Amino acid sequence: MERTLVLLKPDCVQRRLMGRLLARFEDKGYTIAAMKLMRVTPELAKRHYAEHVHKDWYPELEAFITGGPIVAMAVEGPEAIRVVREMVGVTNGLKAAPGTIRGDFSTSQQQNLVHASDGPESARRELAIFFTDAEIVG
Ligand code: FUP
Repeated sequence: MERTLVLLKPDCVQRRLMGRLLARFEDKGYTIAAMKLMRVTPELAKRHYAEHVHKDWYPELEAFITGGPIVAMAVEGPEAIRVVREMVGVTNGLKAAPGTIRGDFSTSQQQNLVHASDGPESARRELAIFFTDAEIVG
């Protein structure tokens, strides 16, 4: 059993795709072990995207991720970290395979709807940024 952090990003909320994207993880058979609608502050964005903070495109990414509400979720189930990444697809919606979330709903490198942790260490680190242990109830 694994848990991974999924964020439904501001473009997902604005495009009213929350329900459809959430349904994909539920349809797969995964459990939503924690979930909240929230705003990402610049401080939170810098912690979450620590590996990207010094990249030239980071300011634009921060403006995007802090620009509207997001939904943070802990998604739980067998091999959830790898499988959820595969369900999300590669970063750029133009390159993401049809059938993946980004492949089906995004044409953008930045406005790609969803974040999913890229490995066990990231999942642990990122879940701790968004949720206390007590908030994970699955
Ligand atoms: P991913 O693991 O697919 O979410 O992508 P990365 O960790 O490589 O990048 C994190 C986020 O930075 C992506 F969701 C989109 C954004 N990004 C940009 O805005 N510009 C870039 O050139 C690359 C990534």
